[in-house]
Amino acid sequence: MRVLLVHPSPLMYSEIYLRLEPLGLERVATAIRAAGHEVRLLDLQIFTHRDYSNAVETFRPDAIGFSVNYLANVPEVIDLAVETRRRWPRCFLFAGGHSISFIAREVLEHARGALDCVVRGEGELIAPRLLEAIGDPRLSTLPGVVTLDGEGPAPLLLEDLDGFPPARDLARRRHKYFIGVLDPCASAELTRGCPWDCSFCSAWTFYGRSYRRVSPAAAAADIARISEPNVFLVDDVAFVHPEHGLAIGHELERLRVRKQYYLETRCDVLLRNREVFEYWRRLGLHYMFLGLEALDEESLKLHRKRITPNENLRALEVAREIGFTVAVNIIADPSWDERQFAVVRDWAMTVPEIVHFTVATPYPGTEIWHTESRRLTTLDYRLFDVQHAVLPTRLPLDRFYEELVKTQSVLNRKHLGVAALRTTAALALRLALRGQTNFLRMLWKFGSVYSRERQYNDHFKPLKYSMRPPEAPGVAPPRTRDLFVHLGSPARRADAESAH
Ligand code: B12
Ligand code: SF4
Repeated sequence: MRVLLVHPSPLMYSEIYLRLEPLGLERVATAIRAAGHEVRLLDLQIFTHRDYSNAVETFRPDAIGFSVNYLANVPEVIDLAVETRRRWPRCFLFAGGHSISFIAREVLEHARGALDCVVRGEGELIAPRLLEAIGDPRLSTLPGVVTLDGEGPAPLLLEDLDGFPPARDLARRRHKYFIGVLDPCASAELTRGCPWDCSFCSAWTFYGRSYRRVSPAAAAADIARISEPNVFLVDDVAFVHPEHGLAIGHELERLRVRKQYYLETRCDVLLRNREVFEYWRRLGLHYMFLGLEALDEESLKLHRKRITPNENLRALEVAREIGFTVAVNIIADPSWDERQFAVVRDWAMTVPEIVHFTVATPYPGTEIWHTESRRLTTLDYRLFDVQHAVLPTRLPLDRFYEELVKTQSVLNRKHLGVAALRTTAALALRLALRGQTNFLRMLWKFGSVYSRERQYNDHFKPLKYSMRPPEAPGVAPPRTRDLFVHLGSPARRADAESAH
């Protein structure tokens, strides 16, 4: 069978700072290939919708699978499915990924038969079985598979992560993948899942709060196969278990692999497992992202970050001592007024770290989707990208965006302004001479992407597909298990719980 896998277009954030390879789709591709199918991959972060039509026209796939990790991509994928169904009615169309797993039936209803099914949960085990079952009414009895006619049991959790190394050869124009100065940059996965349970996040609910590791040998072998000099480690929280990180590092040394790395972790993990971060610094880890989320105790409690402001600040000091370039995230609440923006702006200007802002957003799959008592002001999927306010703002909406963009641009100038550019200019030039211009382009794009008008006007675009709002907003938190996509296995949950 010929199968085309498609990653949708980039969201706002990716237009500037980064563009990364669709690792999940590449792993699903490996599983499908192993079952004997011919697979192609098209990444609309790089290619256009016209390229998509051409690919379908020339490759003539029997099945097309769309990846929907991001809620904001839902309308684009439905439109693609509807158009594809119209032009190539015999092609089997399916979708899977993080966000769509929480709203499978809702999306199928929007698509009105254009999507044959949605796959909830991880794709590696089920995708080949799904292709085998095309045309068979038992399709909707497969684990994790949802059709308009029915729904199978809970999705299967992949016990052994080693088995499906990503088919990176399928991603074309790989030089387009980058993050900041790590240009070009590939991605790799060392662990999957998160043992914590922050109220605003769906990483833990997707995996049923399980936490799994790729074996050190397989993880190092995978990184060794990467041709790019830089690697983005996609783990939700890197190096929760220090011995795992150390073992992978030793394997990399044994294989004489030398790369530059970027990863994301928690402040308490950095404090607790300092030695593994120091070791990886020597291996080439220069950049990290720490999800600070808030500066005050009360907000951290509200987010259930299970950390104190003091620990957060100590972690920043440790990161500086080790010599990392750190980006941190702060969640801006729609209830913020000028004063709160100013407090965070002032703080951000006093620290050397790169400070990012996201807007507090209840997503399906998160606890706050059910407990948030404020009413959603929009049901437009496209605005659920943590850069737009979907809850009532205290300031008039355009003033809120004015403050948000002002804060972002002050911080942007701190790192990309003329003074900062003196240090990065040589690097940008070196990359450009090698034909790598992603970083250079990023330096000029900020103004065209982050704009008060653009963000405000996004709220008035015609709404084609309306999200299904939470059933009874503001009630007590649902049972944790009711939030899960994967139910996990008791052993995996025990492993996760032992992590903190
Ligand atoms: C790495 C990562 C990124 C990377 C790269 C993403 C990329 N190129 O795909 C970067 C840093 C770019 C990124 C950016 C953002 N991210 Co992000 N990201 C992640 C993270 C941590 C891991 C994703 C990953 O690679 N996992 C490993 C691979 C192997 O798994 P996977 O992609 O999920 O794929 C598996 C399944 O989902 C499924 N699957 C996936 N696709 C398909 C398709 C088919 C057909 C099938 C059958 C199955 C299937 O099978 C795969 C194998 O098991 C997730 C959290 C998480 N744990 O999932 C957040 C997450 C997906 N991101 C999130 C957000 C909010 C963002 C941003 C909007 C943040 C921002 N500040 O603006 C941006 C938007 C990016 C964009 N699309 O333009 C949210 C999504 C929220 C939502 N409901 O929409 C998540 C869930 C994090 C969170 N804490 O809530 N992200
Ligand atoms: S620690 Fe990070 S990945 Fe884990 S639940 Fe909290 S925000 Fe999500």
